[in-house]
Amino acid sequence: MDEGLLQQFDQWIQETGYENRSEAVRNLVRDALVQKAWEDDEQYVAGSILIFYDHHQRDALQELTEIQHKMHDMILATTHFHLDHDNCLELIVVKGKSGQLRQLSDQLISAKGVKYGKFTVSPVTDPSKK
Ligand code: NI
Repeated sequence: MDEGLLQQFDQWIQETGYENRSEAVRNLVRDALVQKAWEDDEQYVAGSILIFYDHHQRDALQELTEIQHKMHDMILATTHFHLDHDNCLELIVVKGKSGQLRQLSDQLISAKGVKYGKFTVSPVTDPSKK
């Protein structure tokens, strides 16, 4: 690695709070592998979908519930938080093939009334390879 790049890397390590370079490298490699798994439709992954929506929006609740029932075999848990008079936050923990989970999260995030949505993915062992 050239000197300039290494200096920037060390600075980033310091700002981020890693103990040392190898810990930082280990995390970057993990990130890269998770990212790759997420891009491969057949890879088995777990994750969480966070959606923020206004429950007054017509049919919003019903649409979100229907989508989740259709894909119930991928959903491990759903937790609903009533944030204030209008807004709800829902955390949906999922597990399954990357391609199908992406479909599910796209449908939820683009549903009526949803103002914000985010999918976070983490690696998991494929049950068929155990
Ligand atoms: Ni609510």
